[in-house]
Amino acid sequence: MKRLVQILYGLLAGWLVLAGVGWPVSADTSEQKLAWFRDAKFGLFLHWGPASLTGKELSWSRMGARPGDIVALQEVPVEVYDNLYKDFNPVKFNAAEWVRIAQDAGMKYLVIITKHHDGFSMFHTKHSEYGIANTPFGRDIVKELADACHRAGLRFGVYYSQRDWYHPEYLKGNNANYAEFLHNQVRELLSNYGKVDIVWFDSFGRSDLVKDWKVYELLDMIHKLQPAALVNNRLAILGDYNKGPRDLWGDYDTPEERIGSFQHGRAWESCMTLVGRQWSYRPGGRMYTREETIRHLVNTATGDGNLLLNVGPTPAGEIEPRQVERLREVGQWLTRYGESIYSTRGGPFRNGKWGGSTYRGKTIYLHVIDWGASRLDLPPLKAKITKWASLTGGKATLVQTASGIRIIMPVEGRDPVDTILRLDLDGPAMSEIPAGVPLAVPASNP
Ligand code: H79
Repeated sequence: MKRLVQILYGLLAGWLVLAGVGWPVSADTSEQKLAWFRDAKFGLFLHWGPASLTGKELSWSRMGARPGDIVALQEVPVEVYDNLYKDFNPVKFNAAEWVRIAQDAGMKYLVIITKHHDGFSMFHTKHSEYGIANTPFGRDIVKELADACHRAGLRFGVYYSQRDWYHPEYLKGNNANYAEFLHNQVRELLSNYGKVDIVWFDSFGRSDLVKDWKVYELLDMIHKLQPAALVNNRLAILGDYNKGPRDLWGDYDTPEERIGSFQHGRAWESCMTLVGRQWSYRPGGRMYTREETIRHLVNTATGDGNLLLNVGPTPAGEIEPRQVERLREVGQWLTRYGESIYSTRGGPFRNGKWGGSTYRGKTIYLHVIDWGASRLDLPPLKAKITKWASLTGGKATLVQTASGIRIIMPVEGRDPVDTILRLDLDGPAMSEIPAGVPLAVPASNP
């Protein structure tokens, strides 16, 4: 039956193409592809490479010219930086262990740097000598991680930077050669590593040259080689990604180092560093506390987004024990309260300093982070609250009237990180925000 539906759909789509209507590469297709991603909520970002040997920022610490890009940091001389790979030998790297760490944290996907702006390939490539194959380590890190993810059922994503400060032809002279190199590398990544769930681009240095990069061909190639793969919004444009042509916006937005604002229509994912506001390994850098990290996750989920939490492994190939511990703490929290995060959507209330809400079916989960003086006032719902309970314990009173919902929770009952109240309704929560615009929360709250 399923097969029959597929055939009929194929015939219909074929007819639409013949009739000149075009492929249904619509928002609907994107929404279907996004289903797992929206449910997943939480992923692991890994910034790693020879630069990890210095403890300074990946790519940005490299001195020298950065055609078309901002100049910042500039700490390690080019000759030093570009030779670090000769000492890169992360003998303690164990892909299965990293995957286990991610899963213990409650993460459902992983995105690994395959090539950052510094141009170093973390995978076996026929198109560059400057890569992991020519380190003392020699092993294909991307392959080992891909295999480990596939084995363990963790979704697998590749980060690939189109900027390349090592390649002699990037933004110099005719860019056709660089474009060819880039297409070749992306083809390798999408052909040699099994299923790829996400292609995480990171923008070109100059958006006026987008046509030189043949981005439409690149996108076609991705759709052909990995039809189910999601593509983020950084395929083409640097800076304000969404100002480019709509068909290059990709499947989701990517606020960086900040929690995105509530956005229900288009999917989004905040990427945030766990340590030191640095992407790659930073020994001794300040790490977010348990409370902060959990709240980052809660604040993204209540805004209807995902959190891609970044870790910078050590040059020896380990994830620092203190970071593993922090991730485990989030995982333990999710084991208890995951029902209020996974497979939910953000809303119907607009999130803010007070906290926010998630929903699934006829249930709303209130995540209250700041109670202010004493109580929480929420706007009216169309549905009736038939039952409610605190998942985090404590006694509260809840009164629903035509003018709103008032919840009073004495200080002793509040959870120091996030008080979670489950409200069961007599109708679908989705109907409260048919247009995706969240319900405004009164200013009397914090
Ligand atoms: O890979 C990470 C960043 O290196 C990359 N995107 C994320 C996922 C990125 N490319 N460009 N930018 C970020 C914008 C530039 C940010 C910077 Fe900085 C601010 C460069 C120098 C100061 C971030 C913070 C990088 C170094 C310090």
